[in-house]
Amino acid sequence: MKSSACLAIVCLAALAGAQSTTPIRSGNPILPGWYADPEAHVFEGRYWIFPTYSAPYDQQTFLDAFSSRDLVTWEKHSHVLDTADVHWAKRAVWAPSIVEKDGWYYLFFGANDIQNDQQIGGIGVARARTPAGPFKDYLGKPLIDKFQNGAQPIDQMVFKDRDGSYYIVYGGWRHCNIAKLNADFTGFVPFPDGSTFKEITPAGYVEGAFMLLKDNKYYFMWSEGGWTGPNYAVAYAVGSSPFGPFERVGKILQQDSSVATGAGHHSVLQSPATGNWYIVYHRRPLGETDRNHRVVSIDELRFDDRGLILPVRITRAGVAADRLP
Ligand code: FUB
Repeated sequence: MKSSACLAIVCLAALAGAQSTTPIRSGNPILPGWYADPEAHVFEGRYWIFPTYSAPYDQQTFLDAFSSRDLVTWEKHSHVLDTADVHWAKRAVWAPSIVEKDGWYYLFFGANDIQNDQQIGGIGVARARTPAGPFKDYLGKPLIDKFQNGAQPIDQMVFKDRDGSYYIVYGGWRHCNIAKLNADFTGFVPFPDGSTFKEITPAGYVEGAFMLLKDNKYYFMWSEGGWTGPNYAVAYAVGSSPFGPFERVGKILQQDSSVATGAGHHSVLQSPATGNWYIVYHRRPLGETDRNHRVVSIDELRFDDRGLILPVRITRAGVAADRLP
């Protein structure tokens, strides 16, 4: 073999070796198109993301979902929920939150962006046998259709507590409530004092509630600032119960003028394969000012030795592949 050909083979082999040690990364954004308010899960051996379709309110009449085996390659599941299957929901379908219970997937969503108790809309529930839907209206009416404690009924997050109880944490217009869902998610179980909706609003809260139970601590996170502008951000508090009291610790997610603006409305995901924690959120590409031009991104979430959340570094590179078995 000529020495030049030999050199070429050696170079190619070296290149292949270098490539095989370079971790494949997700890049950011991870989903194609304008999407916001992502909630991430692991269901049936795949990662799932359920976002808001980010468009003018009258065009927000459906939800798409996305699934992946490795956080890098995502498959789109179109119209997992469509207002054609929810007679009272007409527009502004927002911020899905999904739980699996007794063989059903329950998808909680906001619809219609109601401005007062006379308008029809609020937080609804749809259910399906698989995370890919199709989700059908479960109640034939909203689950929460009135303002309680000043909270607009939007931006719900449903979570399972240590004792198996399910709670809904929700609210826009700078107020956040918690309520205990009944066993079949058709309504609520009143608290011992007779109330159904308890306000747990921390300082700075605007919307986008998220609750994480980790190491017996309740991490309550929310969005603050205005979602249409660059200063949208996520802050958090830690409590010993889902009712708080929640005292704001500080911001964990915000814009980086060299990467993106308006980083907010997030969810938290732990990989069952590696145990790594991720934050999935939306942000606005640099130079974009249209309020709906929001993209879903993922970055690493880290806790320090005391269990405090370290500020997130938002990236263009995203996260390394984290393959589910
Ligand atoms: O996507 C619609 C709204 O934008 C959400 O409900 C808010 O939290 C904000 O992200």
